[in-house]
Amino acid sequence: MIWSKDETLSRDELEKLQTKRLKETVARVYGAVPFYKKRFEELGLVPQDIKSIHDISKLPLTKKQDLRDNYPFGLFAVEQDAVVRIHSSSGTTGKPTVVGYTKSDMDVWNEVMARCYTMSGVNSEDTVHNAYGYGLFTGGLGLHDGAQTVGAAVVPSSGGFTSRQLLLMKDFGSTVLASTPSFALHLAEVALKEGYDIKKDFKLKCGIFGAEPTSEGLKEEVAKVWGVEYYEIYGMSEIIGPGVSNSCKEHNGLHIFEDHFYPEIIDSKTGEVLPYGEKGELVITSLTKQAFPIIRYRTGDITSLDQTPCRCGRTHVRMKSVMGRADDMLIVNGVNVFPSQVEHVLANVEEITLNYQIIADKKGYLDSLEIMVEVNDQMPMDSIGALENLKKKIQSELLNNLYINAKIKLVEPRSIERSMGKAVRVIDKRGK
Ligand code: DLL
Repeated sequence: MIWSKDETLSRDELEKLQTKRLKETVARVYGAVPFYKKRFEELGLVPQDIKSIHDISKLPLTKKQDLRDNYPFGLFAVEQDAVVRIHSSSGTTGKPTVVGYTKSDMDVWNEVMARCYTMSGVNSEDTVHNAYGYGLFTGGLGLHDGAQTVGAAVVPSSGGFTSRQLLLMKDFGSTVLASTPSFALHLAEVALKEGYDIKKDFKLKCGIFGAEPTSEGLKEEVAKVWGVEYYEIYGMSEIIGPGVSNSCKEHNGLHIFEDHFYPEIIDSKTGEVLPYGEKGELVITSLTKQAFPIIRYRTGDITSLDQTPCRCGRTHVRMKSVMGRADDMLIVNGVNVFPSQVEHVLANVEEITLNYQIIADKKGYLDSLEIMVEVNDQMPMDSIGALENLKKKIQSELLNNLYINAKIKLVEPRSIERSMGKAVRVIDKRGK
């Protein structure tokens, strides 16, 4: 089933709608947000210069730093009394970024989330166990409201309290798990430790996983251990929250809801727009948002777009799963390291689990890279020979596949601290 007919518009109809909505958005930000007016003026642009969606590349790019510089409400385009919800990033570095919603923005959010659930085969007969964090993070409330929109029962469990979550999932007969992939794996690990029989005790049919870069290997592991169909959801608070895109039953990419969010791919060094199929940084323009419209936002996420028809019947362009962040790519002794690629290599090594941390540091003038990996329960920790061989194996896999030279530290099962939200995969000690 497809939630909205707008997901199946012909390319022609879609472009007309996008053009109309882009013009409205440009006029709105020009009139109401001094930051955008100034940017437009610097480029000698007025709203009338935007005649079609194809003129979008004339518009200036917006960066995360612009949000921080205008903290908290400088980029809002409505008066405070029209705002009904405020969210904020966790702000691991610098000031947090703040986003706001009007009533109609909330309707759009619920609508796109309903599309995601429907795409994942979820309907009013389902019970959604929602283990995304509730609070300033958009994951919890976004997945919550969307589940209600499709009429599903939602269990707002949020993160943490793993044992209790398992108990509720079992006793309430939840059919859908909504969580980060790393937390899904953690839940399974604890379930096995506590003696649950996963296939018998739980009724899960699918999972809606997202919010963090995830290798194919980890996805397969989550699907296998829970015996569920793995659906992927993507989004970010600056655009709306979760619900920018979602994978359909064809599992060939994530449909971006182009009638609300216009995607482009740019070369992150030059800003040049790249054609469909090429890999680069995803840039998104909101086409319908009122409180916090955003023009050509540099998401920092590396992906590519595919406009070929999808068998599911939706016409919206598909993005590949995020391959990494333009800005958290590690450069170690001149070699680009994408954490998700490291994870992919680790996923093919049998004797370890996918709980790991990549630690970048400096030794004299040179960078050093250490990868701390948990071995699995079958690995004899007292056999020095076996551990040495395993280290060498992982090292040569990393060297052969990614050309990176890393020191491997093998640690006991369950010894790396678990995160209840997004997993901490990279620790970069260099600038400190
Ligand atoms: O993570 C929104 C979200 C919540 C998405 C729940 C999916 C599920 P932020 O905290 O603003 O919002 O973080 C946004 O997370 O730019 C990506 O780098 C990353 N991200 C989100 N979804 C995925 C995904 C939410 N499916 C940032 N794959 C984004 C890889 C993802 N990375």
